[in-house]
Amino acid sequence: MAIMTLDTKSTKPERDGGEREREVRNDGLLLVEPEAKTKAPPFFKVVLLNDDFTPMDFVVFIIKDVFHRIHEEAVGIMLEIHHQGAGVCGVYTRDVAETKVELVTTIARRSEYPLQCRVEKA
Ligand code: TYC
Repeated sequence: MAIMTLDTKSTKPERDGGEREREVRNDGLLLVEPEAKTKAPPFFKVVLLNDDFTPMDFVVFIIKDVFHRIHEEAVGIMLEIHHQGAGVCGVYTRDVAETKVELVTTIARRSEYPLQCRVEKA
């Protein structure tokens, strides 16, 4: 037990299910291990933008291949982008989202399409 907080004998139920290590000292004080301070990581949306040149079939292929969507979903997302100007293809942690943007951009440029892809805070 490396770090401990001093606590009095609390009757409050613990949020972590009472798994924290505790020890009653000789002088009657109760030492309770601090709660682990874990936090869910932030999430980021990967957004595709519409343009007038990238073929619809190519966008559907990208959404299936990079974002692992089934055909019907990919068509729906592509049409949303086509009509609304932009659409979310997936939500990921920062590194995964940035890697997806790189992948989309690399594949699109290899085929000489101007498809734009960006990351937005979820
Ligand atoms: N607007 C394009 C077309 O008519 C299709 C398209 C859809 C392009 C989605 C980009 O992210 C995009 N060929």
